[in-house]
Formats: sequence, C-alpha cells, structure tokens
Amino acid sequence: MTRKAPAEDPGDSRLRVGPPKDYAAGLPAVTSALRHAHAQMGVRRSLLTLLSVNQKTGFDCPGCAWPEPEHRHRAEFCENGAKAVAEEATLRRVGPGFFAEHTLAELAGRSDYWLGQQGRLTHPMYRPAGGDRYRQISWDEAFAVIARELGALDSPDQAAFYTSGRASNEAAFLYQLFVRLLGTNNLPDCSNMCHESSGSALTQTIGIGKGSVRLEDLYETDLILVVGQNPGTNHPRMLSALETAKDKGARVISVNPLPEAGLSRFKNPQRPSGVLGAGTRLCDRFLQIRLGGDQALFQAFNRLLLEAEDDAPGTVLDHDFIAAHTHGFEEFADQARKTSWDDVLEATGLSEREIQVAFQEVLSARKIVVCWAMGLTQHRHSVPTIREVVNFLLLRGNIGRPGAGLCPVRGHSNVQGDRTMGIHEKPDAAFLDALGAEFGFVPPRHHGHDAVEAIRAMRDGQVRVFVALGGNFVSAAPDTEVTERALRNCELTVQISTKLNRSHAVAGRQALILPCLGRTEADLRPGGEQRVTVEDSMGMVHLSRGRLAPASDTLLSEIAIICRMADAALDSGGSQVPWADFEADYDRIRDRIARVVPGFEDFNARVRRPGGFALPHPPRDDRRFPTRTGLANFTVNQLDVLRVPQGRLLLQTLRSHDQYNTTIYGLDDRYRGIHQGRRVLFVHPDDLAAHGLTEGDPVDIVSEFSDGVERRAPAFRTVAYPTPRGCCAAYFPETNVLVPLDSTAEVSNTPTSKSIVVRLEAAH
Ligand SMILES: Nc1nc2c(c(=O)[nH]1)N[C@H]1C(S)=C(S)[C@@H](COP(=O)(O)OP(=O)(O)OC[C@H]3O[C@@H](n4cnc5c(=O)[nH]c(N)nc54)[C@H](O)[C@@H]3O)O[C@H]1N2
Ligand SMILES: Nc1nc2c(c(=O)[nH]1)N[C@H]1C(S)=C(S)[C@@H](COP(=O)(O)OP(=O)(O)OC[C@H]3O[C@@H](n4cnc5c(=O)[nH]c(N)nc54)[C@H](O)[C@@H]3O)O[C@H]1N2
Ligand SMILES: [Mo]
Repeated sequence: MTRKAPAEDPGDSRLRVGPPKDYAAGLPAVTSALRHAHAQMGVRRSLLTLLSVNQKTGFDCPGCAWPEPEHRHRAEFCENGAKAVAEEATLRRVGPGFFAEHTLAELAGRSDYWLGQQGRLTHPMYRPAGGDRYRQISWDEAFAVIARELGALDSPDQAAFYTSGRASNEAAFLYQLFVRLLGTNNLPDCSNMCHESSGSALTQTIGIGKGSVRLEDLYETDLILVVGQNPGTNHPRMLSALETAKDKGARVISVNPLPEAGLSRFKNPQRPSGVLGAGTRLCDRFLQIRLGGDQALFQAFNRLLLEAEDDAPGTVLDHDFIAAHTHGFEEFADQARKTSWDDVLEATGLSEREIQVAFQEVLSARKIVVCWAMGLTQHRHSVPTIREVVNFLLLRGNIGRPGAGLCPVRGHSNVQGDRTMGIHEKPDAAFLDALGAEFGFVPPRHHGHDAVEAIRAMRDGQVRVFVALGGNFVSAAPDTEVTERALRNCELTVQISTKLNRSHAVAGRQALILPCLGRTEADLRPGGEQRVTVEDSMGMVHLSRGRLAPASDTLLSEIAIICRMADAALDSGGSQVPWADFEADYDRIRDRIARVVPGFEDFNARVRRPGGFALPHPPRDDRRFPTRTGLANFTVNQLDVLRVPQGRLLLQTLRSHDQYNTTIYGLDDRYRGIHQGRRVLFVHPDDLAAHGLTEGDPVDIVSEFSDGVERRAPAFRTVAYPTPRGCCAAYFPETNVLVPLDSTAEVSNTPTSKSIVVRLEAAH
C-alpha cells in the first residue's frame, strides 16, 4: 500500500532545516500569529476577533481544552489559539462555484494543507451516485437524502455517527439523542484516537475518566511531571500556568523522547522579561525516554518508593490514605518489588543514575501533579501505563488533595464535554436510563462501534451510512488506504463541517456537505442570540458566544442541522422530542441536559455566572472513588518492553507547530528548526549512519506489522535530530498510512500512532 505524495507538497526543493529552538513563544510567536491572522482575515477583523478569544463574554477558543485562568489578561495571548481562530474566521470561501470547477478525484489528489487553505464552506452540497463532483442542494433536500438513506437500512446499526471534539455540549447532547432514538450506539469519536486510554485507565482505577486537578493545583504543587506532551505547541497557555507554578517554587520534569522547545524556556509575551529577556526556564530536568518506556519508568519509581519506605518506615507512603481509600495495595506492592532493573533500563533507554536522580526529586516533593497527553495514550500498553501513573500517585495520597493529582491534558476544546453529554459507543446504563426516562423511549443497550471498529464495519459493508459532526475522519484515522476504501464503500457519507478537508473528497457513493457556523460566529435564532457551552480539560463548564458575522447567510448552526436532520429522519419526529423548540432556544436544551446529566442541575442559571461552574469530581472533591470496589484501585500491570527487530526503528507520528490535527496552517515547525516542508523524518545521527544515510537523504518509510501488509509513505527527507536511538518521528497525517488498523492499544482500542515499527528504504 503506497500513498503518493500530493502534487503540490513542496518536497525537497524548498525545505530548509536549521537547529531546533530552545525556547517557546516570545516575539516570534506574536509575529507568526499576526502574520497568519492578517493573511486569513485582514487587519481590522484580526484585532476584533483576537480580542474576544477566551474572554468572559467572548467565545471559547477552538484551539485546545486548557482551562481559562481566573484573572485573564485582556486577550490571553496564544500563538496557536490565534492561528486556530484565524483559520475559522478566514475571509476565503469555498462556494458552489468552487465545486463546479473541481472534481472529487481532483480534490482527493490535493494535500490537507491545500484543501484547508481554500476557506470556509458556504452552501450545502450533494454528490449524487455516479456524479464526479458536488452540486448545490437546498437544506430540505439534503435532509430528505439523509432520511431516505437511513430509512433504507435494514438496521440502525448500519449507520455510524462520528463526533470531533469541537461540538458544543448542546449539539453533542442532541446528536446522541437523535442517534439513540434511531436505535444505535454507533457513536465513534475523536476521543477513540486520542485520550481513550486515559479514560479507560482512570475509570477502572479512580471511578471517573477525567483528570483530578484544577488549575490552582498546579500553582500549589511541589513537582509537575509533564509526560508525553508538547505544550509549547499544543497547549501554549499551559506554559503560563507552568511559569506561575515555577514562580511559586514548583519543580518541573519533562519525560519525552524529544527535547521540546516549549519545555525548555518560555518567553511569555505578556511579561517584559518574556519579550526582552531570556524568559523563564520551565523544565528543571529532562528524561529523554525511549518511545513506550513510560510504564517501565513509573514501575521503577514505584519500586523505589516502596524501598524508600522500607528504609525509613512511616516516612514515604501515605498509609492512612492507602488504608482508608484504596484497594489492592498488597498485591500491587508484591509485584512492584519484583520490577526488573534490566527491563526498566532497556525499555526506558535511561541510565539507572538518571532515574535515581529524578527519583530524589519525587521523594522530596510532598505534592505531585502528573500531566500527560498523546505520548502516553497512543501505544499498545497505554492503559497499563496510565494505571501505573495512578499507582504512583496513590502510594503517597497524591489524589484528592490540593496541589496534587492526575492531569490528562485534553486536545479538542470540547472533547471532554462531548463525552459527558453521552457521545460514547459504550454508554453507561445510568445515563441511558435517565435519557430514556426524560424523552420517553428505550435507548439501545448493545455497544456500538468505536472509530477503529467503524472503519472495519464500513470496509466490510456492514455500515452503509456515515455521518460526521465535525472533524476530518479520513485524514485523522489510521491506515489511510483502508480508511479511504471504507468511506468509499458507504452508500452515503455526510460531513457537517466548517472547512473543506479530505473527508469531503474521499466520500461515499452519495455524499453531502452540510456547512455550519463556527465558534467565532454569532448564532442568531428566532428566540434571540444563542450561546453554547463547553467543558474544559479540568471539568469547568462555561458559555461561549460567537461575535463575528457568519461566513455565509446559508449556514446553519450544528444544533439546527441536528434538529432538522432528526426531524426528517425519525418516524414522527422521534416520539416527544420538540426539535423545533430546541433549535429556537438553546436554553431548552440545557433544561433537558440538567435533568439527564448529573452535575448539570440548574444549568442555565449556573452557567451564566461569571466563569461558569465546576462539575463534580468525587475523587478530587472528597476522596470518594466510584469504582466497582468503592475504593481507588491499585493495579498490577505486566511490563511491556517494546522490542524492535534489527535494523528497524520505532516511529512516532506527531504534530508540527503549524498544524491543528489535520488542519495545516503552514509548512514550518519553527521550534524544531523545520521550514517549508512536512515530509521530514527525525532520526538520531547514529541511526542515520547505521543505515548508511546522511541528513537530507530521501527515504521511503515502510511500516512492518504482523499482518504482512506493506505500508509505505514515500519521499521523506531525513533530519538528524536529538531523539533516542532506535526512535524516530514524523508528522501526522502524512504518516497515517503507516499505522495499521489492527495495531491498537489494549482495552482502549486506540491506534498505536506513537509506536510503529518501520524500516527505511532509500528513495529514488
Ligand atoms: N496547535 C495545536 N494544538 C493542539 C493540537 C494541534 O494539532 N495543534 N491538537 C490538539 C489535540 S486533539 C490533542 S490530543 C493535543 C495533543 O497534544 P500532544 O500530545 O502534545 O501532541 P503530539 O504532537 O502528538 O505530541 C506528543 C508528545 O509526546 C511525546 N512522546 C511521543 N511518544 C512518547 C512516549 O512514548 N513517551 C513519552 N514520555 N513521550 C512521548 C512526543 O515527543 C511529543 O512531545 O493537542 C491539542 N492542541
Ligand atoms: N497518526 C496520528 N493520527 C492521529 C493522531 C496522532 O497523534 N497521530 N492524533 C489523533 C487525535 S489526538 C485526534 S483528536 C484526531 C483528530 O481528528 P478530528 O477531530 O477528526 O480532526 P481535525 O483535524 O481536528 O478536524 C478538522 C476539521 O474539523 C472541521 N471543523 C472545525 N471546526 C468545526 C466546528 O466548529 N464544527 C464543525 N462541525 N466542524 C468543524 C473542519 O472542517 C476541519 O477540516 O486525530 C487522531 N489521529
Ligand atoms: Mo486529540
């Protein structure tokens, strides 16, 4: 399986490689953000728009899920937030004329970058069976097509409904209601490819699949471990939080195969020292770990903690906490004491001394927060790894007290809220009971497809209709060739989107594009101006109000689209659901959410208070652990050492500084020294030499998996880079073709996008 490099990718000619940066933000960040903003939306609109990001009366930044601080700067500055906003608020348009000029086949040959740069979608478009391009269609006709094709299915389980994490709480709630009224739980979402491993591990061990800290905990802690996360690029506002934590005396350790610039030094553009001076050194210690080595590292820490307690009984572990609040300690401790140093050193690639020195920091910290993102969640043993992080914090009572806890840092700005609203292919019974009682129906109980299962089902003809509420499934999903075949095998694909992307080009026999309002845009309904709500990474719920004039008069809000789709597709509009009322006034949706979802009581009133409100989190709030044992569970996890055959490398697929998932803002990765190119492969200089390669050589990356299928990503340029030996890195989505569909994390079924065994072949 080979995927051609899209024609307009600059390839070799324009690529420039310089040394990686050792600081993040500063003036170059401001300049870069403004350059993007001006190019997309002009100077005046840029200013207006950027001033209302994350303000109490403005819109929630569509960039990431990092929470807002109590005291906001007038425009809390974030380069990548500004780019995300510019991308949505762009003045460029993709209208019916564009689609008349371009066939689907032509669009499918373009890169994600080119597609995204065309601008905002303005009209509903339809590609009829046999047609080579989209043509304009009315909204009513579009909903009639959906109703017809859903109605033609033998079973509702032949349809799948994807959600990307930008959908608001209200949109997500109505979407899952519609899908369950239809009779299926086929609700795959981007979380399946993202933090599902965190959710799986945390639900089992602490009883709730969400992190246990608030922003203030970071300011109060002694030690922050940032594991498998690149906040300088992906959560830039987290750097300000780390800076504040440092001001208050916290230590920061980064565990990462790459020395990411944002974690070295931060030049806060809102502080004079950040603009003129050297900035703040954020990271006190860097553990350059091998890909997938974190489980071993935390097992080593846990063994060392137990041994330190043996040496000085009563001084290290929190015995009271363990006795009162946890289950399974003895079994865990027996196993942890047997952790083999040989395995640990092999898996981590670290020296025993490095681990011991870092452990001294652990030992002297009374309060610890562990933050993590995709570096922990996208491996085969991600769930055991995160369970081991939980063990680590439980040992010293670091959950459910100020300044300590678990901090999975979410990606999409409302991915956590969407799950709270019931976007889940394996919903829990209590949620379904409440939903059924509120709306007078019997929700389906059987589990639905997650993202990987949905691809298999489409490939095999079992799912015939695919609807996506946002996102870019074709580019985000693993095994690009298989995913493309799967989508093309559908009778109908429906994309509810703001911007053109590959999922519009690689579509079912019939295809619909339903263009919607974005976060930044005013949503005017007969019931007045409407606002939506979102939940951030730390369980805070707040309002988001768009300000800009919509990209086109034809656009509908996501909520309106869902209501009309449901009304058209469900027999007699779906029992007693007043879709038209919901569409007219979102307060009515919130009233229903308040009755169905725990923690949302009095939703409309509470969310109007400044800053919104916090959702309950039993472990954090009062050390209650709603697990099966009623206690926090220690777990025993077999160590997985990722061994790579001779001459092969382990590849991680990650984000550049100029992209938002599959949306490519530009072709630079400033912090890593890459300019004007994305088809680059970061390799240790000794590995380059061992392969007989030098920097700049063209290579094909070929992935090797037990299914024997050869997956090839052609025409990459090698870059000598400080990554651990045996490990290499390249950008997604160009490398998704290499991620085998069947290579997924145990339990969570998340694609192993951060550990793919590859070989390099000199390209011709
Ligand atoms: N600007 C911008 N912001 C974003 C996004 C974006 O694309 N652009 N995406 C959003 C989304 S949906 C998400 S989920 C987040 C993603 O945020 P991140 O998780 O920070 O994103 P990645 O680029 O995948 O980076 C993974 C990091 O983990 C490290 N890593 C990889 N494998 C391992 C490992 O085995 N162990 C350890 N310890 N480290 C490892 C990599 O070197 C890298 O630093 O960001 C969100 N915010
Ligand atoms: N190899 C590899 N693959 C990965 C990852 C990886 O690290 N490596 N990361 C995974 C992760 S963490 C994630 S979260 C997924 C992301 O997967 P997705 O969420 O599916 O992808 P995005 O690129 O964020 O989606 C971008 C599209 O969303 C649409 N959009 C933007 N804003 C809105 C809006 O407000 N409403 C609507 N309806 N549409 C909107 C636009 O049309 C845009 O083109 O990718 C995963 N895939
Ligand atoms: Mo994500």
